[in-house]
Amino acid sequence: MLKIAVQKSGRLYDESLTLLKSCGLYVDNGMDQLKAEVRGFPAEVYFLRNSDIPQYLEDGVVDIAIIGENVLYEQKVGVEVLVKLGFSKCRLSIAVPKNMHYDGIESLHGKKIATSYPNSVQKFLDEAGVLAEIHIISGSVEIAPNIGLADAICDLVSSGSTLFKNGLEEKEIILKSESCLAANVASLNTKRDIINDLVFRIESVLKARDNRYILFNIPNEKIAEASAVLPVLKSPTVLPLIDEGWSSLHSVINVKDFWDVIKNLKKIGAQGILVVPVENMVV
Ligand code: PRT
Repeated sequence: MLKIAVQKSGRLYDESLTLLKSCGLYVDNGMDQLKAEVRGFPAEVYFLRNSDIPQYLEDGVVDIAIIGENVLYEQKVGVEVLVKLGFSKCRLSIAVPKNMHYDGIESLHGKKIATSYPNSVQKFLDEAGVLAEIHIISGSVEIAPNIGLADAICDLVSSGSTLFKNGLEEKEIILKSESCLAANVASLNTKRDIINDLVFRIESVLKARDNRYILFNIPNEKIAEASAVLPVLKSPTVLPLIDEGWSSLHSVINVKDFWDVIKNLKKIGAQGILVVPVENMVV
């Protein structure tokens, strides 16, 4: 039985459960439950506070967890990151009031920085050789300069609107973070097969999100030309159509190439172009 930790409520909760479901793990969770059974996979899910997860993971109370990289970095735990999951992307940044003279990191020398991430900030300042005072606060960090509690702050930023609303400007990025699947080191040995199975499922779901299945009809004499405009892993599948002299081409393309591919296919006379999302991709 694999013990999986997921944030109890908050920014990671919905996408964590959606991802598990896409991987065939159906979590039977009721309101305020600490632990839930999983259908479709030999696992149970523990709903924990985000900030508590790294320690539970390092201690082996759970085998794996879905967690933000920033929390692992801050708590310096000995766990292994297996896969980056691509959601809850953010930056851990230092910001200062718009009217503060800022000439680079040295400007923070002798200043007071409010944050909930003291270890990450300290490491950053040490590496830069800057001496500053760190003031630990657990929430609403952004208001600290406005109420005279600190000269600067260090907090997570995603859209940047919270900084903007509080008259702050992002000056230094300490870390870029996203959600990840992390594992207890001992569990990687004792539960290797089941962890590998889950990682395989997650990777195939993530790969599928970036890809689209494409199919279209093309005159036979244009098959080579059409194949050449498809930036794909393997040659496309070619199926004959009842209409003489025509074939149907099927392939998988990355979303980043999508519009270029469509434009080029139209140029060479492709018809009936259909593009379908891919749910799972095993290549
Ligand atoms: O209570 P518990 O310990 O479970 O949770 P928590 O308070 O740590 O969690 P939560 O749900 O706030 O955040 C969970 C994780 O989401 C974080 O550890 C990050 O990995 C990730 N994440 C991604 C963020 C943000 N983006 C984010 N923008 N976490 C917090 N914020 C906050 C930030 O602190 C600031 O107050 O959003 C505000 C800034 O957002 P923008 O969009 O205005 O820039």
